[in-house]
Amino acid sequence: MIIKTIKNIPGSEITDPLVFQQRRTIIKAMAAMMLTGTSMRNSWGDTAKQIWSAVPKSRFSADALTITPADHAKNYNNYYELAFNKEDPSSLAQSLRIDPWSVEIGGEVEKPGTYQLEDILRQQTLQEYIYRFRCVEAWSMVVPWVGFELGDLLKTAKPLSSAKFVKLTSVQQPEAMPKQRNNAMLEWPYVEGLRIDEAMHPLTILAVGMYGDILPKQNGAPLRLVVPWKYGFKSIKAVVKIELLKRPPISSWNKFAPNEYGFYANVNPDVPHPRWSQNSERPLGSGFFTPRRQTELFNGYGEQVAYLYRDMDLRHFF
Ligand SMILES: Nc1nc2c(c(=O)[nH]1)N[C@H]1C(S)=C(S)[C@@H](COP(=O)(O)O)O[C@H]1N2
Ligand SMILES: [Mo]
Repeated sequence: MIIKTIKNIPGSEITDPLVFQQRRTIIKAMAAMMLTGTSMRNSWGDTAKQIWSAVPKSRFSADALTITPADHAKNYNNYYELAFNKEDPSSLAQSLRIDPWSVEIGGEVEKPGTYQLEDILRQQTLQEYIYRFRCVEAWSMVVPWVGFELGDLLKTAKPLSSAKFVKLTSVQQPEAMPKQRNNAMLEWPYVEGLRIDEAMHPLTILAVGMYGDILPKQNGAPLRLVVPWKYGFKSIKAVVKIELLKRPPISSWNKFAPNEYGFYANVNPDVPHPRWSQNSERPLGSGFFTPRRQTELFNGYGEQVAYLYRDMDLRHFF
């Protein structure tokens, strides 16, 4: 297995003056809150909305994509801690508690620690990432996420050379999560993982918003992973813990049905799910007569990510 380092990735200097302006806005807003003793709790919504709606576009945002109507992305969800259907998470998620929120970063790093979300955001550059998103169930959407590179956050913890994988863990809130409370289906908490080079890839983001607004709870607020070239189940919601590991973590779906959901889960039209074809997909919000979309290898991001899998048999490592 070839582990590429961040050096292989084209330079990611951001020159857009909006980025600096936005960072200043965040810092000023945070400073004001701290001075007046206002907690994030009270002013999060307003401040975030103001900033989130004005973030510059990442260089990976594809302008040619037709964005999925927000109503569809916000009301057709997979959130198994809450429900096994797509319709209920949007209402059930409203009782999740997401403020205050902290993220623990540990494992093979020089500087482990637990960080408040606002402290993380203060250090990161938010951008808009318009990405295709493909669920393993063969529906898809195009979402304008607001977020920052996972790699940028990992670098602040100074990964050791022994860090080969990244494990991400979702929140446990059995009081607000019916399926977690009943120990139904998956082993909770929800866990996902990436190889370190996948985690450091600039396409891999942690999202805190979508459609120019803060992330709805049902979509994984306040902080969720988005890996656009992999099936949606890799994009873990409500992240509370990030661990850098020597060995691959066992992810929730992989553990539940290892023959159906691989660790890699790269979108691949030529590798069918044991029970259905992955050849095409139904774009959310498309009409009954709209033709299905042909699914693309790596969900159309091959130019950016194919090198990560150069020497791998994608049928074996599905
Ligand atoms: N914690 C958690 N994260 C999760 C899931 C989940 O059930 N729990 N479902 C995954 C799946 S299968 C998909 S397709 C996407 C759905 O994200 P969306 O509801 O924002 O469209 O979230 C992923 N992340
Ligand atoms: Mo999914």
